[in-house]
This record gives sequence, C-alpha cells and structure tokens, in this order.
Amino acid sequence: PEYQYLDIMSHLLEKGDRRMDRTGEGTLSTFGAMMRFDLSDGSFPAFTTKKVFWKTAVKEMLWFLTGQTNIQSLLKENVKIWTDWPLAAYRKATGEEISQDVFEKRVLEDDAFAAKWGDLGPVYGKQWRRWLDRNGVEHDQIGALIHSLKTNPTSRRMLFHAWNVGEIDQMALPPCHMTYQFHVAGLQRGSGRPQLSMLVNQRSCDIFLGAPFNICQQAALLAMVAQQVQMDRGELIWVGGDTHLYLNHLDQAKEQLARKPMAFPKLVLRREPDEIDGYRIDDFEVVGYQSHDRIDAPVAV
Ligand code: THF
Repeated sequence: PEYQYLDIMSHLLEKGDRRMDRTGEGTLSTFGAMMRFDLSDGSFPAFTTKKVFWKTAVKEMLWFLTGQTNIQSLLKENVKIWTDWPLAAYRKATGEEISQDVFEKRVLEDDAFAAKWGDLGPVYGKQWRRWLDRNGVEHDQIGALIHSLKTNPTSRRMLFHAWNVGEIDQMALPPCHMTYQFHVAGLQRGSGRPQLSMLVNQRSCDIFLGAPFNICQQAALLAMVAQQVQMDRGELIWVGGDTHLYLNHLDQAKEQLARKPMAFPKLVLRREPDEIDGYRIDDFEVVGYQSHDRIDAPVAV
C-alpha cells in the first residue's frame, strides 16, 4: 500500500522534471499521479517509512470542518504548520524581523492582532462551509454532501470544492486539495452496509511533507463521513496534478526510500457524534502505529 507513495517518490528522483517554482526552491515534478487505499478493513494510511504526525494532520482537518480560517484556533491546538504564511506576510508588511515563536505568541494572546495578521483569507474552511454565491447566500457544502448521502446516494454530484475562482486572490494560498467527490457502492446488495469511497483531486502536491499529512487527514474525513451516514469505509483515491519533490528534500527522500515499510495501523472512532462538526481529536484512536523515525525537512513558503 505505501509502495504507491514510495514509487511516486522514486519516480520523481529518477525522472522528475527539474523546474523552478513559485517558492524559488525548485522541484522535481511529474504531472498526474494516483494512489488508492482500500480502507474497508479499518486501515489508516499513516505512512511508516517516517513518523507521520497524524494527530496534527487530523487536527488540521477538524479545523477545516469548523469553517475557521484563522491560525489562532490552530495554534490553540498546538498546530503550527500554517504559521509560515501569515508570518511571511507580517514580516513583509512591517519589515520587523519577528521570530516565529514571538509571532505565534502574539496571535494566541492578542485577538485583535490575530484578526489582523492571523487570518489566511477565504481558504478551505470558508469555502467548505460558507461558499458565498452571487446573491449573498452562503452554502454549506459539507452539510449538503451529508444530506445527499442520506437521501440520494446514487448521485454523481456528491462533492465539495474549494477552488472559488472569485476569491482566490484573497487567499494566503490557493487550495492544493481542491475537490472531494464521494461515491456509494453496494446499495442493492440486500445485506450489509453500503461502502463509501472518496476521490480527492489535488492540483499541487509536496510529496515529502504534504502528501503524508493529506492522505491521513483525508482517510480521517472519509471515516467521519461514513460514520455519520452509517456506511462502511471503502476506498480513498487520491489524484495529484503537479506532484513534486522539493530540491531541498532530496536527501530526506533518499533516506526514506531506503527504509522498509511496515503494515498500516487501524483507525477506530471512539464515539459517534451527532453531527459532522462534533468530532474532537480524542475521538480518533490509531491502533498499532509503528514507524521508522521522523525525518525533518524545511517547508517551502
Ligand atoms: N506548502 C508546501 N510547500 N508544502 C506543503 O506540504 C504545504 N501544505 C500546507 C500548505 N502549503 C504547503 C501546509 N501543510 C508540514 C506539514 C504540512 C504542512 C506544512 C508543513 C510539516 O512541516 N510537517 C513536518 C513537521 C510536522 C510537525 O512537527 O508538526 C513533518 O515532518 O511532517 C500541504 O497541505
């Protein structure tokens, strides 16, 4: 299972197109990649060839689901993976050489400062829960998805999308994982529960740092939605557009490729909340996660 991921990484090392990118870091890139994870046995695709901080990744998913877009609420959960973007904007605007720690402390302690400098603009959460249409009406795409899964599960329109063309220029970063489409199989089998699958379309993927996080949090989302609509987990299908390895992650990637994968752990949801908004990090129990050591790498901003 994890070999799909490692294969993409080794393909990038061997045959990736070397190119300059927006961040100035440079990448080895390929266009069009796919991974499929069968989650029907309860597997949780936390990769094992390096330690994946799956709790951080799932907390980020829970944050998306709340509809919030300010890093203050992430920092309260001790999640720092989004700080770099507001921090860069703050440094650029003020010329102040503030450290990450001091910046994070101010965002946490000073609500006015957080409102001014901690907001990422209308990113994922806003679009998922409050997509604003031309009449000023807000659309809860997640609520609509759950409703459709419950009332019309053969629909081919069960998806939510974050690429809101009219608001992209206000986002700190345009969405990388853009479309989440759902599919239900086994409806006419007569016995057993239907199987819910989810296909994610990701336009841009940092294969070393981003993909392990994204895959985990997407598996967590599939598990939550399946539980809410009383279905079994099916497949997580991930499709990547520009899938790339940053040039300052090459040694880390080689080290990871030299390691032998272990079996995936299982994901158990300890509780069934009344609604999709009701999940907390303590509801996620990952059983039997074994992995090689963490491999640190800098994030390109
Ligand atoms: N930009 C880039 N260049 N890469 C990304 O993965 C990425 N994201 C989000 C937005 N822009 C991106 C941010 N997500 C880490 C993980 C996810 C991120 C950003 C950073 C990271 O540094 N992970 C480390 C440490 C984790 C920790 O200590 O908590 C790791 O080892 O996994 C992709 O969605």
